[in-house]
Amino acid sequence: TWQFRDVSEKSWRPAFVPGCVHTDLIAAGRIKDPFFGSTEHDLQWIGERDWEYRRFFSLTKEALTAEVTELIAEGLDTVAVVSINGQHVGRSENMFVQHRWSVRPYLRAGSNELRVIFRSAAKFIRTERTDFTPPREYCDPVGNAVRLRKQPCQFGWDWAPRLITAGIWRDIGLVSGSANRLLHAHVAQQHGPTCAVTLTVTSGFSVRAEEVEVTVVCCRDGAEVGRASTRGAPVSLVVTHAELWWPAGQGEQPLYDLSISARDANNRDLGVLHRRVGLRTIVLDQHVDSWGKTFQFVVNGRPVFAKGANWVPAHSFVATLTRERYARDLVAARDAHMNCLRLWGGGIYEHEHFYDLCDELGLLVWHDFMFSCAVYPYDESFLQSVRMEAIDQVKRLQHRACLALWCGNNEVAQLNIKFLQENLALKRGYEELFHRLLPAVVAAHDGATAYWPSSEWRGTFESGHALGEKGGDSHYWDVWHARHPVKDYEKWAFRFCSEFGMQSYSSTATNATFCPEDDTNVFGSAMENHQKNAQGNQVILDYVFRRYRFPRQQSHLIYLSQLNQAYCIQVGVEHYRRLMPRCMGALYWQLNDCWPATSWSSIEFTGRWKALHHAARRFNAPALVSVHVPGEETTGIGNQRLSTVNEVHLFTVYDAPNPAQGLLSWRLVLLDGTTLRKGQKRVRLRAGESVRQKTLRLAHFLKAHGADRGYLRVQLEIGAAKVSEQTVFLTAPRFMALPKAVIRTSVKLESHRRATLSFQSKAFQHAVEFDLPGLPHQPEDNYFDLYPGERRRISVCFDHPVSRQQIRDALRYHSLADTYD
Ligand code: BMA
Repeated sequence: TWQFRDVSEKSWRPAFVPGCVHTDLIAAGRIKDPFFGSTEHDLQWIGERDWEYRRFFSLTKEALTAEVTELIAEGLDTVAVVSINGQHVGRSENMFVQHRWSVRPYLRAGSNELRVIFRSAAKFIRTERTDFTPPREYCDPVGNAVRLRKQPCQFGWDWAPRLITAGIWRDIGLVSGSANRLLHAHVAQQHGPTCAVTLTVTSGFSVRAEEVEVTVVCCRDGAEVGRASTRGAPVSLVVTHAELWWPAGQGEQPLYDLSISARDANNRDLGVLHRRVGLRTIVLDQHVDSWGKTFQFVVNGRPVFAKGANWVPAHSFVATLTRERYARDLVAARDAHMNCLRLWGGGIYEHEHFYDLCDELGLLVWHDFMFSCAVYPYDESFLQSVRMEAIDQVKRLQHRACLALWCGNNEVAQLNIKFLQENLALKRGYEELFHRLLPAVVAAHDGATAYWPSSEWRGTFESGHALGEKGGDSHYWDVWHARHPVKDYEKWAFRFCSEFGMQSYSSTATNATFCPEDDTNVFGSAMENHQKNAQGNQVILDYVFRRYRFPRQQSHLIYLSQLNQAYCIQVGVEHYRRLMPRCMGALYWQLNDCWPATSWSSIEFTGRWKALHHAARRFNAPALVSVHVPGEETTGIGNQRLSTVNEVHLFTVYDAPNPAQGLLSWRLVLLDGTTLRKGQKRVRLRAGESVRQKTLRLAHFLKAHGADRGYLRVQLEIGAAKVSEQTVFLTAPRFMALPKAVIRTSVKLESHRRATLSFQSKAFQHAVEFDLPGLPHQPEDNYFDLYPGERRRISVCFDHPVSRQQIRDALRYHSLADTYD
């Protein structure tokens, strides 16, 4: 029943609300798929136009008798003017603010018309707040997007297209009732020494709280576990035998439903609110220790190493996202043993689905406020708008089980230290926003969740990796942006690494969704348009060919880029995990994509897991065997290969809550299959411990055989289960004459939608990739090694019923050695 039009045009077309103008234009057949080829560039006019939305609705006479009627708009993107029956209702210049306008005087019995005009955001930032220009832009290719409170990455980012949209992106509706209504509820938890938790609910009303009776009922799985009523004051109730909520891997995620209802002195219903909470404490612990200051999340008194990634908006047009679509990527995060996501500050305050799922899956959320990279204005009206936005969002989210931290911004301090130091007014403005305004809002409207001014931040406007070894969080981009060797990850003992990343290409299947058939070359225009990091393709190639040989075809290059990405991030994450408890977090950049592209993501836009996501499931395993190979390979004069590798250290890293006994074993094997050396050790695995269990001196082996001729295989078993395993090379795989051999496969259908695939080879095969084109599926593992003569079974779930024959016909696979001549 909604309609939209370009304000300069006459005719109206059907629109969807919540939604945005791009998706409405697609539905109307007016524009092509914005993600296809370079179509993005042809659609820049959309952000330059003014757009209008309208809806007719009818009201009965009785509907107009309510004390108040309000128009509630949960999100308008962005420069909006709202009217009813031609009369001005309100305006908005901040897509993150929620509006409540009293509209009774504008309404009439019978037909009414609601209109929202969206002025061009692109024009706004050229013509408004022009007294502020950030000293430098980093990711906004045109500039000045910071002048408007609108999702920063819509203006383009180094992984996102520039698609400046407009529209009613969150729910909108009329609410009528008594003048005094229950509007919000703040939930505080007090954990006593026993297993009792006191919940205190403080309600907010549109007019007043006095004389109002608030009743809170607390249920667990539908059964009442607590109830209390109070007049005119916060309501407290005690949950005895509280079941605690834990991050994934640390325990369960029990959730309690609170129903909060209010009645006034005349027993009139003032409304009801529902809040779902998890009983837990989360502290950002920064106590002084021998290295400086810790930086760790302590949940229910237990320090938890944060394993995870950075989350970006999951679509360029976020209003289209469904719970299923969020679940796809968030379940994948949990399945890769992640327990923490950083909701990055260049996107949006997410939809309730996102937080619902994080609560259910046990994913801690490090929550940035939406400010990223460039410096922001700080005039009074800007600050006032930010204050309203922050209050709305903190009130909306403070009760969430998953909410671990509020963080002021992404990299604004780090990237602009020089400008902030040179320009006192700029620094004062920065401090006003991120050191006073936002923490004050968090303290007043949350009161429990910690605030951290920026990511990265080490408590001072100074830079340098050394500071990150002492305290705070660090972003490490020497690998990738500065093209340092991958092993440079191991140079720094950060307390918490909240960003580091390596790009890869998305699979051929994902690229086919946006590449014209005759323009699929990674250096062609379609692929380059889906590579938003200047020089990004060159950097991928640089890193790929440090490690792998020249491949036969482009699909192999794509595969190598994914193997390289997986390897790089594995080196980083395992380094940070081995450093535990000095380092207590490793969040790589980035989990997901907002369009099909070449980026740092581990999950492609289509949902396909890149090699990195499969690797993440292995390197984030609660019981990990990790190998540190000190030393490095370099080249000297005349391209002479030099190596300082002499030994390897075998570590166990363990962050499950209950201690266990494990069996660590290793085997040094030549590429022809001969085992040169093997051994094993019984190991104790205790929560929070990283232990160097064994050092293998390899000088003898290296002298006799050279680094190119063999590999080390390590594994960790707990009981009969192999919980962690990996192959370690002592040189770049491109120097190794990896054997080429036939891989035998078999398919066993377990049910209509599930099969077990078996892979076996006489010779060692590295990084076997398999695919089932045309049969949408999710494999339990991929990009795995095959050891001589050992059968590898992989379970695969299919989206649709399949037959054994279909699987056999579709199955494609190859190993690293198959990619070159
Ligand atoms: C970090 C992020 C993003 C960016 C990424 C890749 O700086 O915070 O701004 O997309 O690196 O360059």
